[in-house]
Amino acid sequence: MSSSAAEMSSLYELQGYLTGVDVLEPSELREAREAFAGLEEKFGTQYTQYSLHNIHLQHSWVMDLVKHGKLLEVVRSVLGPNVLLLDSRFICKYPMEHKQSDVILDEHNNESGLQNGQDKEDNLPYVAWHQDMRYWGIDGGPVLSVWLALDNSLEDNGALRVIPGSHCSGLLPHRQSERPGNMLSVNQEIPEELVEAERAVLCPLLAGQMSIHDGLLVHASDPNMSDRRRCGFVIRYVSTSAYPIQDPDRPRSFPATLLVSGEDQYNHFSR
Ligand SMILES: O=C(O)CCC(=O)C(=O)O
Repeated sequence: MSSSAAEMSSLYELQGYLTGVDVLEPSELREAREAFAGLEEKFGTQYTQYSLHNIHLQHSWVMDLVKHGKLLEVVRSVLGPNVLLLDSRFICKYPMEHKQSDVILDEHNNESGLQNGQDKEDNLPYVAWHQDMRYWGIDGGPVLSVWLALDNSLEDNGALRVIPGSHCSGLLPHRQSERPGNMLSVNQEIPEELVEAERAVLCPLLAGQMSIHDGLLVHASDPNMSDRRRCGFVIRYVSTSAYPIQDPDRPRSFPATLLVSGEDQYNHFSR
């Protein structure tokens, strides 16, 4: 491992995340954004905000992203040479003006109207404090999540927030969130009394950059209050030594795994 890879890996181990890593060249970014715009045109933005799941298997431009050389170099510095993609998803928060009047989507893309006395902002999509591992039955190694920015992701359009070092606290209890607008698929959140929100750090990214975080790191993101889209591509990776476990509390399945680096001597995820 080179000295810069070793430094990255020890910083990641200490704080549970790295941010501001340059990945895409301007031409690669342009191509990805154009291709994404094609999906928005085809499916509409209600769909593209959260339902483009595991489409690396369908689109070569997405496959190029999940196998991107610079991205994988960083991932390998943490997970080692043999790396498997677990899952991928685009997460897009559209600007407020973009929303149809008073129609908000819940986490299953169903429409829900405003209740009396609720502000429009109260219902905007956000991501509650959570740990990725809460619903993923994986053992035998850590899960690493990449958040690759297709747009600038800043404070006003709802960039990712993380609690440094929180990956060392083990798995925390989660419950159903009562606040509408949580984009997470099972509406999970960590109770606020267990989140040291005052220690939260924002991870602003320029389009084409990425952050990475550990599956146990506590993180969240606020609604998009700007007039700009905030689109990110989230990719989860594990070392090939990791394996799925049967845990009724963590029922997530992995139908779209892919070896992206090295070799898989274990075939733990073979379908
Ligand atoms: O895109 C977001 O705001 C949240 C992403 C997230 O929760 C994740 O990458 O694990």
